[in-house]
This record gives sequence, structure tokens and C-alpha cells, in this order.
Amino acid sequence: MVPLTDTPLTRDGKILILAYDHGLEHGPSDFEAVPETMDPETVWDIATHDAVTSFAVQKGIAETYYPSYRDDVNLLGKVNGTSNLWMGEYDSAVNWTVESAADLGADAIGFTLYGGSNNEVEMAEEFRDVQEAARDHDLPVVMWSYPRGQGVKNDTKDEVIAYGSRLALELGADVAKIKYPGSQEGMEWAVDAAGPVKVVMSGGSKTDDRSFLESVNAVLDAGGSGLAVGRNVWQRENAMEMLDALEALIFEEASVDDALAH
Ligand code: FBP
Repeated sequence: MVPLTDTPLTRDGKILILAYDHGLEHGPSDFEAVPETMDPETVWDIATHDAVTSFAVQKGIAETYYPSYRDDVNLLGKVNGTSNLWMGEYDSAVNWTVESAADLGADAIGFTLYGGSNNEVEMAEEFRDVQEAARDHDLPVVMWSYPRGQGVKNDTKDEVIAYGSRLALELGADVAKIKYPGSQEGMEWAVDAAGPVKVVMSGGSKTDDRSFLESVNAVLDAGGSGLAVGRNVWQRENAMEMLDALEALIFEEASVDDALAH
């Protein structure tokens, strides 16, 4: 494993990844809630908040904007991804090499694995190449570990989510990004299954402030290391205030009530 304390991915051992690969994964409709977010610069500006330990983007958004933000943002190069227009079995095209991301200055690498998909075998083999190239560059690897597809009947079950975090350990990731199982117990199982791999919650679709912060709090109480979030931050008009609250909760051990008061 890459010692994460030696990388910019963590702050005091905790993680807050801001994700902005939705233009690829979901399409531009995700930007309708706050139309300014169609312009990547709006979200790069949000990513300069001190709470954000790294910013996860695809190659094109990185190549175009990172040179202007390299002093203020840690780059997480998300090297695979697929559009919502794709209607086949779950899969994710490798759109970027680790070498190219490292040349640009990436601080970490991100990769989606759909365990249980009919494409799992090929995806795991692609992950092997990405993980070994990342090791050559001393870059930590975050696995978006989302069991989905023909082999998975219920992707929200605790055991399926814990299986996802275990896959991150088994295949050599440094951080597992998983869907929130819906309870602290479910999250504890997933954290346990990951061993020394840090586990972060995937933000999900936008919810109200309190529900969102309570789920983040449950993740931290369960031994999780933080979160990787997109819509629950930049689909808010007050994205910077939400990041103030997350900073209090994740890095300053504030309660949900105190974080909300920020
Ligand atoms: P959100 O916090 O907005 O859910 O973003 C996290 C993320 O993993 C993104 O990186 C990705 O684009 C999206 O979720 C994919 O979510 P899904 O596959 O569930 O639609």
C-alpha cells in the first residue's frame, strides 16, 4: 500500500474527495440544479476549499483546467468512466493512462470496478494494470467499488457493499469508495472487510442538509475515513457553506448540530 500520510489525499488521516465526472457518467442534466456548474471552472473554484483533499475528474477536464489550478487543488485522475448513453452490461472504458495522468501532475488515481458485472474479469485485469502503473509512480489508488450487473440482485444489501470494500483490499487499492449501506452497522461491516484500506462513502443524489450530514457522521462513527461527494456539494447554491460544515464534521470532530451551525 502507498502510505497515505505521505500523499495529499488525506488530511489528518481523513479524506474528502470532491467528484466532478458527472458530465460523463450522467450527462449535463446533473448541472441543471445550479446551471453555473455546467462551467467546470465553477466547480474547480469550489474544489479550492481547504476541506477538499482531492478533486476527481476525467482526463479532458483535467488537461483543460488543472494547469490553472495546480497550486490550489490536488488532482485525482479518474482513469475510467462510461456515459449514461451506454446501454450494455455494466462496464467502464479506460480513458486515460496512469502515465499520462502522472505527467500532468495527478496526486492520486481513481478507477471504477463493477464486481458482479459480466465484465468483472476484464475490469479486474484493467485494474491490475492501473494499480501496478500507479505503484510505479507512488500514486495512491481509489477504487469506486460498486458491485452491479447481472451477478448482483440487490446492490444495496450490506453483504454486497462489504464485498465491494473487500474487493478493494484484495485487488490492491488504497481507498475504497462505496455506496452508503443505509445503517452504521452495515458501514462497520464494510470498514471491517476492507482491513487497512480506507473506506469512504459515495455521496449520492442530493438530500437535505441534515440527512446528508447524519449519513456522513454515521460513516465516521463506523470507522470510515470520510467521503467522496459530488452532487450533495455542487448541486447546492451554498456549496462552500456545505464544505464548511463537512470540514467541521470530518476534520474537527464537530457534531452534526454544530456542523449545521457553521
Ligand atoms: P455523487 O456524490 O454525486 O453521487 O458522485 C459520486 C460518484 O461516484 C461520481 O464520481 C460518479 O459520477 C457518480 O457518483 C456515479 O454514480 P452512479 O453510478 O451511482 O450513478
